[in-house]
Amino acid sequence: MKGRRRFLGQMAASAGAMAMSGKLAAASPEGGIAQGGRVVSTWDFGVGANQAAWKRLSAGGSALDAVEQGARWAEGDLCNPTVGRCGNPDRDGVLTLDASIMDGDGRCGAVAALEDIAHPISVARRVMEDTPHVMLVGEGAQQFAVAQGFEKRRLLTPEAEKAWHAWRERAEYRPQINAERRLRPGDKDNHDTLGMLAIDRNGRLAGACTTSGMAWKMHGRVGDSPIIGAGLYVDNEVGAATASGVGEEMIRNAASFLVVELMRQGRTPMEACREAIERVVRKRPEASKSLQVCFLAIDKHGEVGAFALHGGFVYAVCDAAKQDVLRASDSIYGEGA
Ligand code: SD4
Repeated sequence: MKGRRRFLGQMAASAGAMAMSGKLAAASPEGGIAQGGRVVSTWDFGVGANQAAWKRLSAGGSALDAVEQGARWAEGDLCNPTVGRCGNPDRDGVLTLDASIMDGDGRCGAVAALEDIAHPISVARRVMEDTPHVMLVGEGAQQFAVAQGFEKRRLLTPEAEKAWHAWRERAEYRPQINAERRLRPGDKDNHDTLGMLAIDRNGRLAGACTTSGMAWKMHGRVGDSPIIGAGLYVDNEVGAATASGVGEEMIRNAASFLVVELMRQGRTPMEACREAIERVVRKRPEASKSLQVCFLAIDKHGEVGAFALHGGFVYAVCDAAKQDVLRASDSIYGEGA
């Protein structure tokens, strides 16, 4: 992947560097988070997304505006086969996008299975702000987006279409299940989803999650990313969490909510992510050997932690001191398990 190549050179962490050890510096004289806050994102392309978000945060913008901007960068500026307009389609060749956004006061919005609209995260924000609902799906989500002034245009890129044709040639296409799992979904060569969490200078949290979902998924399949509590959860009283990997496991475990609730009970972000991963394994020990699940969390003080089921999960951290740090999370099974 283009973004991956671009950012691999910036990988600074060893496999053992599983969490940001330091908390943010003490509160600033204004009583906010020192030096303008912090933003963290899943995967190597999170570095670029963080920088887009940081422009807002460092200029005094809200965490909510920052995560929307960061997610838009991943959806648009970076041509990424796993997020936004350059995403790979489902097994019927249709590109469907999922996204959610949430702030620490519990305001949230989401879209699922959205077609032909380039910035699902901004549609999700409009759902949050301009409707009495939390989630719109499929045709209804598209109608709403168009009514809100979003441009409708065919998004599938020639590269994604080519990849889909290549997949069809080697895949065993069955009506109910897609048995093709040559690459472990969510692993380092087959990952999707920008999950982004930010804390602003006033200590307010927000998160965004955007994805084209798992490539070659069944048409109509919705993953965790647009489901509040599964792919994203934010609470100003505690912290925030997001997820990447096989969304079915996150949904089964209400996983991002679980991570936040574990932090509420006193776990550090890394401990909370680890415990949530252990829950996934306990529920489905056999399946856990071959699928990837990754969590990223930040607490209300700005401390960051992550944990994955398998090796290969990296996340990007950005604050006033470090603009492009990429860290590797620890995992239950190492790389290539
Ligand atoms: C999904 N969680 O649609 C997303 C995919 C993903 O790394 O994050 N893969 O299930």
